[in-house]
Amino acid sequence: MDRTLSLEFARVVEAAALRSGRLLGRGQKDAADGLAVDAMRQAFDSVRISGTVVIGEGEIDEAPMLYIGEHVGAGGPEVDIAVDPIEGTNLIAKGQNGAIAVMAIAEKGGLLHAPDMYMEKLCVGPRGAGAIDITKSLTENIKNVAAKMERSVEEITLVMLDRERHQGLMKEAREVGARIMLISDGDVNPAMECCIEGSGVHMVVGTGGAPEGVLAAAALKCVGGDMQARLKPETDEEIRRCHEMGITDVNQVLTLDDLVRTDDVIFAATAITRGNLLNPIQYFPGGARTHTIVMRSKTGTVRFLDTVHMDDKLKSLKAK
Ligand code: VTB
Ligand code: MG
Ligand code: MG
Repeated sequence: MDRTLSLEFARVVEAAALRSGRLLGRGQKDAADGLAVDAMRQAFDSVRISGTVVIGEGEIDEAPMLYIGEHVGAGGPEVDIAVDPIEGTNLIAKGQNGAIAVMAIAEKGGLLHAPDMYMEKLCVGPRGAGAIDITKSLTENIKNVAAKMERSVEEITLVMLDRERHQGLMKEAREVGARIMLISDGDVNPAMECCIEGSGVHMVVGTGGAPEGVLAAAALKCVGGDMQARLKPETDEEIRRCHEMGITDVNQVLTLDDLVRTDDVIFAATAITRGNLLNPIQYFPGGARTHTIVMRSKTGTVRFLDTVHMDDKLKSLKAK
């Protein structure tokens, strides 16, 4: 993938964030999602790729746009694309922190085609890489990551979704003495935050969406972070889908290289609401300012784009 595509992908996530961020706190999660999908889809039209959506808004019969299998882009190198135009629609609807517009692009076949089911995840940044083992207890993992990062366990901050199913993990993490941030939604954002030293986020643990797991893996892959995961099919249909993907043993541990099977991946995200790494969108009369991260695995380059968008100028350009 051409490195200049990075900037094009930044524009795509910016567009999704900018359009949907207007609905902050308005209680309209579906409307916000619709705006983001629309904006992202439109932004792809001018990007010189032949992209196939492998992780998107749903199957062809349930999503009008950015459905799995949809082709996007203006033509160019063949790539696979994973998108989540809004990761955390509830967060936008309620005006809460942690909502992002996010996507990952990889060479064809590079991303696990994770169906919409649950996935158990364990993520760490580059300094904790090699110290995780999802088959071990969380207690052991926290201790091993702390040792690898040359920190005390009390200096490890982990993030998990605030869910009943995580009571056991919460108890373990509290007993071992780690710091915990419980979030109501959006587990890609903290995985992305693990990638960057200074974000204050060191681990992400627990069960969330499998599609989100692949997006998280793409981010971690870019910087040399680490992740292990296990699919959690709950119905026969979901088990069948695992088999279809070539996963015969559903308890199989998926490593970072199973989730992202290429060294050529780009990850891009724009914050809609505030995160530990990215500033929220700020709207002002006549425009807005966005904060975006773009990471590229080939070089390990991480770019932060702090961008001012002038609506009036853009509108008059389009009218010409
Ligand atoms: C998970 C998580 C996502 O939705 O999919 C969650 O990975 C849904 O989990 O980041 P529940 O079924 O427990 O509500 C998100 O939080 C947002 O898409
Ligand atoms: Mg979404
Ligand atoms: Mg999501």
